[in-house]
Amino acid sequence: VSGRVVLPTGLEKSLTAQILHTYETRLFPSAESIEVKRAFIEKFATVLVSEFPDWEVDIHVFGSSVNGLGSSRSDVDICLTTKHRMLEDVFLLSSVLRKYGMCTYCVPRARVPIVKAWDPELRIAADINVNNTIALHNTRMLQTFVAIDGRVRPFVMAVKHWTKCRDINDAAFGGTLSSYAWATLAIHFLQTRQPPIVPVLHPPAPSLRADKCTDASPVDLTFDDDITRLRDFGRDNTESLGYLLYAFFRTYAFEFDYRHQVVSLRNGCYLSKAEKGWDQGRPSRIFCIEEPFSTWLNLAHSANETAVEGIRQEFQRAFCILRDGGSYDNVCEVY
Ligand code: 3AT
Ligand code: MG
Repeated sequence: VSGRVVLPTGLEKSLTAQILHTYETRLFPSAESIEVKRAFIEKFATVLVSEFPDWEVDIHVFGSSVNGLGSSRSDVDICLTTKHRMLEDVFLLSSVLRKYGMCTYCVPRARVPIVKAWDPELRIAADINVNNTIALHNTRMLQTFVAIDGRVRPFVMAVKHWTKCRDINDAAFGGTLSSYAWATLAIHFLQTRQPPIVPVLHPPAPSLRADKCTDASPVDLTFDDDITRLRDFGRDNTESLGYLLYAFFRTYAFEFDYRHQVVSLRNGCYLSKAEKGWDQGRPSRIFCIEEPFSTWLNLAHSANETAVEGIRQEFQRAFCILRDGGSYDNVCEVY
């Protein structure tokens, strides 16, 4: 299927209004939620100073609390950096947090070991890792995309909201995709519009193959973050939020070739699974979204073939609801 997507009469305007209404009234983080996050970080800093008074430990907040894509209900993502590598033992950090009344759950064997914490007093969840700084860079990349065009933030948040309502936003426990994978997919879509709404930020680089790299492979962390120059890059594209969401659903419901294509935000295009070596020894229906920095990683690896089929059906469902006159709220009906 090619050519311009045609929306049913009146849909584009009303869908844009519905997305903006949800964004402003339910997704945009409330002042209270921002204050709770600030209070949690302050409390966490106090805990660290009391428990490790002689250790230098820096606290970096990353993820949606700072990338502009968080809602009131988003967790806080924290990266601690320290030369005291004992703290990389997530069980140590977990036992400290428990002393201060927090509930914790350790994920020690993940690629990035984390402690998941819940503070019953402030009623907030946090994911904490130690010395894994790569996410600080991809957070800054997402911040840059958000700053370039005013449609990025409401569009990606509308996509994230839909995925959370439909239970397809849980890489760790649900076997679907993480918020980061969804944000990458949504921004890549804006990058591939004609004319594009956001640019390619990364320098040209050979696309690294999974079979040639490990977590210890060097990563090029550079990208164009000159907001002053990049702001309003997308001004020649006048597509509305409603139009973009409708076209996004249609693309991943009917047009994207899950068997052969790889979504590449780093390159601003689709790559082939064959050129990345992702056609070998894996189920062919697996969804492939290249991590823009560690390009040998597939952000969608958490979803197996059944989950990918479920995700594709969710795209089809969303598209059909809108095509048949339903609303964004109908699309986001809780699963
Ligand atoms: P929520 O609003 O919390 O749902 P988020 O953007 O904070 O959205 P996550 O909490 O899932 O997303 O992840 C926090 C950050 O961790 C986002 C990204 O900077 C980083 N991150 C997540 N998954 C990966 C990954 N597979 N590779 C590299 N960085 C990742
Ligand atoms: Mg988060």
